Amino acid sequence: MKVAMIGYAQCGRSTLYRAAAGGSVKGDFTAVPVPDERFDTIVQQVQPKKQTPATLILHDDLDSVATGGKAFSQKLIDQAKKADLLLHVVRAFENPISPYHAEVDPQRDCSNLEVEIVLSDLQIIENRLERLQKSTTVKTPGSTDYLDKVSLEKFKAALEEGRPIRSLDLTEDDQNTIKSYQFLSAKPMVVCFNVNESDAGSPTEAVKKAMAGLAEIGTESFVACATIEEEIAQLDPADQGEFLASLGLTVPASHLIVRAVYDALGLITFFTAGENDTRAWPLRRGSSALKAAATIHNDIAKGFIRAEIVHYADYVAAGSLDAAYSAGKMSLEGKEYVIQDGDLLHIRNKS
Ligand SMILES: Nc1nc2c(ncn2[C@@H]2O[C@H](COP(=O)(O)OP(=O)(O)OP(=O)(O)O)[C@@H](O)[C@H]2O)c(=O)[nH]1
Ligand SMILES: [Mg+2]
Repeated sequence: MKVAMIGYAQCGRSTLYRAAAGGSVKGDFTAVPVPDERFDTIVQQVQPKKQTPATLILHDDLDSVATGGKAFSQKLIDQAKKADLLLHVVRAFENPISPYHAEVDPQRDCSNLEVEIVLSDLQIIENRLERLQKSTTVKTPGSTDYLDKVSLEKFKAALEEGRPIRSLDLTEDDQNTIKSYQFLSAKPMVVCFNVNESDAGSPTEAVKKAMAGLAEIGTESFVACATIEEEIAQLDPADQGEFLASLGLTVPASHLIVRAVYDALGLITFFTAGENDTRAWPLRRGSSALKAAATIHNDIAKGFIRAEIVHYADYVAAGSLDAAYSAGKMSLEGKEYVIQDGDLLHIRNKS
């Protein structure tokens, strides 16, 4: 899953990015491991040669991208279009040199950024609708152009009222149209309020109000102080807990990011407990065994025969995968089986 970091100039994106990356970064993308005690339990029991936790891929445009008071440059729009989710970092710390809106106002930044996204989508739609007027098939019900036009007009009406596409009830045809244009306002968004060091454990009223506003429209948000998080990330893992607790915090920002993204995208985790490589994989809730197989490798999906499934609770109760199999806790499932959170999978396949 790809997460694009967005936000106004000097909001602390890159500081948070470095913190999430564990202190050092090599480029614009970094993998953030998903913390999971179940994975740790499996690794301890299987003792594989290699262990690979589930990860989220975080993107930050390390060149300063914000221009003319805008959060988005064309380059950032192009990157954000490729992401599954947008992580909006909102400055809620004092920064007198901030080139844009020196005064802290998280609610203003949230709504201004949404306006930018809405206008960017609107422009794409207006251009496309204009070109569709010349299409010879646009009046033929069922044609791609016809279906496109129906969806685009629906989106346009909402965007003109300032409502993002993600807030609409979407048909399957709408979803297909979104897939081909990658509208930013259709992407799920998570907001991180980046606060002063002194507010890390207890956010200000302005931040609380902005969070409540977002909760009302179903947008996940959380609070972090990126500069503190960067310091924490550089500590020895054994010392991190104590430092967090001294600030009134429980988990580092990387966990908060992962948690919010998992919730917003409706993700679950499944496991493959191989002796060579034991892995955890993120997957959308409701996905089939075939989709899980494709997540592992396309060839495995192509050669799919059956999925051997052990639920995590049965695995833990049995103490090992072998014991779970012996106790009859493995079920053989077909392509349509809906993967449960924590399932241990082995795909029987022809490849
Ligand atoms: N006090 C405080 N300062 C912060 C915090 N986060 C970032 N800063 C400072 O804000 C400035 C900008 O931080 P960056 O992480 O570079 O912000 P950015 O959004 O990546 O900036 P651009 O990419 O240049 O737009 C730096 O001087 C940071 O040290 C924070 O949580 N608290
Ligand atoms: Mg930056």
